Amino acid sequence: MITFPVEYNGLVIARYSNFYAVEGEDGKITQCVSRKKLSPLCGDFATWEVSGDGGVITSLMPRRGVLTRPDRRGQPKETAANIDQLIIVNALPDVGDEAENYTFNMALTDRYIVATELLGATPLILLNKCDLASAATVARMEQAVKIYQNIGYTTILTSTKAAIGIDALNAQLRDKTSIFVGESGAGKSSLINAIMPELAIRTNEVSAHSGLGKHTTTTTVLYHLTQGGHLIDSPGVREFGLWKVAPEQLAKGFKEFEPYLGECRFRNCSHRRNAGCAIETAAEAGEISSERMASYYRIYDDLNSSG
Ligand SMILES: Nc1nc2c(ncn2[C@@H]2O[C@H](COP(=O)(O)OP(=O)(O)OP(=O)(O)O)[C@@H](O)[C@H]2O)c(=O)[nH]1
Ligand SMILES: [Mg+2]
Ligand SMILES: [Zn+2]
Repeated sequence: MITFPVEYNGLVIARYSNFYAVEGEDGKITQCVSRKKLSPLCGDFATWEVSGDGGVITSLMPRRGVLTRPDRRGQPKETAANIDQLIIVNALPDVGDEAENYTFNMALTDRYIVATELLGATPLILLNKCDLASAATVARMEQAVKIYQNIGYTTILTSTKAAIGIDALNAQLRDKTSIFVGESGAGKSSLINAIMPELAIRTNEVSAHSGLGKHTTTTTVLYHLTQGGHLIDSPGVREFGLWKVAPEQLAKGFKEFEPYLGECRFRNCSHRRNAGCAIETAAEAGEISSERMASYYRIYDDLNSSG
């Protein structure tokens, strides 16, 4: 008689160096290693077999998509699989911190949006720590994110300290797998705690006087929402280069360009001082915002200069 190894289905909910936390259909979490050829990610559906005290991941199910972003050394790293929504967290400045000159990190936000669109996921843009900023700064930032609302994206003003916007955020989470991304210290883990206080994830409570963001979250971890859906916390990044994005692909990451793609006179149009460019014409007519156009050129140049 042949005995086949028993295989179980599981969801990869975290990675700790060479180990993976795999949650079974019964909710039990098993510490697994992985077969060499596989690279499991948080959010992956896997099969695993019992091995010693833990398990070994034997296969991964097809992914809907993988979010790739830079690690601490700036190298591209696959972060999570099967994401429906990227929650891009920007922190508003403290009243004292040169708040008048503050503009939220549009370069980082737009790179995340491109990555989201190319992944086939949806971005959700948060302006967090609104309790810290002056009324004038809040008003100015609400004006600034109108660009995104006009494209059809949702933006929410939030504060974990003053419990502002948390219900509105909650309403966007149901039945989706969402990953929180953004700079270190922006409040990603705090927002997840505000949604699910029972988790009590560690957040950064230091650096008030140094003013320097310190990385608090070091591992990408998936949590289940009681009302259905999952939240993934991830470590903060300083910059977000878009690896593996061909310059021709970039325009597809700008959703408002969509009606005009394919309408340019030249097939390989770079949408920059090109005769008969439908996108430039739309921008001149005010149908595409000049800020987003500038953002497109900035990212395009970065992609070309980094080879
Ligand atoms: N005033 C105020 N402080 C906040 C708010 N949200 C988060 N903070 C504080 O900001 C600091 C950083 O928050 P974290 O949640 O650790 O930030 P993070 O984005 O998870 O950071 P990394 O894990 O390093 O990427 C902590 O001291 C939080 O208490 C907010 O809405 N208002
Ligand atoms: Mg964190
Ligand atoms: Zn063009």
